[in-house]
Amino acid sequence: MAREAYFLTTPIFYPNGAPHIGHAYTALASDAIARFQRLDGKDVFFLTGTDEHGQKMQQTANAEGLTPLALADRNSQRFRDMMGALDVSYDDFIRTTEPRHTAACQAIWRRMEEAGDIYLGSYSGWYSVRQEAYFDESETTVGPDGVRREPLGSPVEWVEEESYFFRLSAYQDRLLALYEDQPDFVGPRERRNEVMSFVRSGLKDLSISRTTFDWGVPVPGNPKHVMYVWVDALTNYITAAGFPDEAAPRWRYWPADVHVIGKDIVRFHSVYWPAFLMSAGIALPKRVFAHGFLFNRGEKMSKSVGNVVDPFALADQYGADQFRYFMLREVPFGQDGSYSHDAIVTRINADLANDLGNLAQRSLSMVAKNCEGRVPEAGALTEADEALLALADALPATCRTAMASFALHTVLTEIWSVVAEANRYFASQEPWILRKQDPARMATVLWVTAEVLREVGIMTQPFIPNASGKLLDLLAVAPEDRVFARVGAEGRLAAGTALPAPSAIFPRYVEPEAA
Ligand code: ME8
Repeated sequence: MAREAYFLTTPIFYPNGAPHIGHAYTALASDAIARFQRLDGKDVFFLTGTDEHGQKMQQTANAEGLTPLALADRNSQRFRDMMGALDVSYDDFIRTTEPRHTAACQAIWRRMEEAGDIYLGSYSGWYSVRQEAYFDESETTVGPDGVRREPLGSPVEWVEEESYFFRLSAYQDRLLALYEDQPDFVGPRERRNEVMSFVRSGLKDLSISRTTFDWGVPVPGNPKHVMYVWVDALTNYITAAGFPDEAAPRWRYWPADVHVIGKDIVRFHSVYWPAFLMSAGIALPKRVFAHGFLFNRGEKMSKSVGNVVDPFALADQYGADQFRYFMLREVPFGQDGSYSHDAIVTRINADLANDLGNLAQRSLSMVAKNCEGRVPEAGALTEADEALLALADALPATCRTAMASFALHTVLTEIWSVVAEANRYFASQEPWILRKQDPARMATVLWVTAEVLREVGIMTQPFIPNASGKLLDLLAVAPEDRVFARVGAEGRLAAGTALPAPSAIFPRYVEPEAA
């Protein structure tokens, strides 16, 4: 039977600078979703990449004395490297400067034109180069320095140019019907409410081309114009699926199951993008899910404050798994969150080193010493044994439910509640005392503990792939058995299986000065 397709995307990032922790957060959360769905048996296509056109890229390149493409080449590679450093298992990395993408942009443009939704006009307004967007005068304010700025603080300038427009105003009712008919099209709920009130307040036609610079995809039939960077950027999602070749093998993945984005770009993904697709007669993505913003000890990150954190340094300092675990456990996915060194260390030492690492270490060393390094033989199971196994067996179902609303933190809470229960079980069964008094019962307790560790090891793979892999190695679980379908009675550890010598899966974090 063909496996169910699952297509998820990250935003394509601007490579006008190095990746920062915000980009890392989106990428590793998306990766956890992609890995989860693969382990749950889906045929996953996980897309990420870089958004390389636009005035901002051109200006940054000029300032650095580079061509825009040279700047994009250099920084796009850094994004790819970051994905590697954080174990982000993408299937395709798209760059908007690739020929396949130019073709897709021109094809969707022509379709929107054929639908009668594109016309030539002229545009004037307050434009922010940094946001690559026009703002209403009412949205801008003039600061004490005399500079007019948009709500997020970047300067705006008055721009007047001939421009193509997209008839967005014609899509208001269809968009509102979409949000009504598919209440989870935009999530979480706060974002949906914002989008609906924005659309209800009335949509103006959208300026979708520029003539003041040329670093972009040429408008078909009028190369004096380049496409507005957001038409170009959003189209990446269908380029990667093979558009306009609807016979392409990857077209089976479209429509995307979810576009994972940050809350700063909700409007582009849940208003403009579905309108473009409706116009072009292309199926809409199933969901758009916006996560919150990260703050450094509660402060907004900015280059001028000097608190922009380098994801490579974090992965180096704490370990990629540890950093991934922290970000996904600490911050409820969808809400804003904060991180700090102390919070990261507390999580690593409490949840990973103590709760999971120690339990594995203690129980598996007992197996090594007292059971000839083989999976012990379980005798009759007690109520306590059955109760713990039942909790662990239920994990795929409970985690799937949490994942259905992208509650990544809840998935982790569910798994760690089983880890906590396993610790309580191990402490109350006292296998180290049973060793002398009742070795057969000790073997049963060790088997139950190892079996629960197997199930936990499978379920934690989306979040901490390396440590989970190591744990499953210690339990001699075959690669093909490391899937959710093997959690439960079907996959039980077989008594007598030889196990490798136990070793620590999570070292405690020790401050360098104290080491
Ligand atoms: O917007 N906290 O690219 P971009 C959490 N190219 N996430 C953050 C963050 C923070 N402080 N800062 C950034 C673009 N992000 C466009 C996208 S898509 C068709 C085009 C994350 O490089 C978050 O996912 O500015 C946000 O949406 C994205 O980076 C913006 O990346």
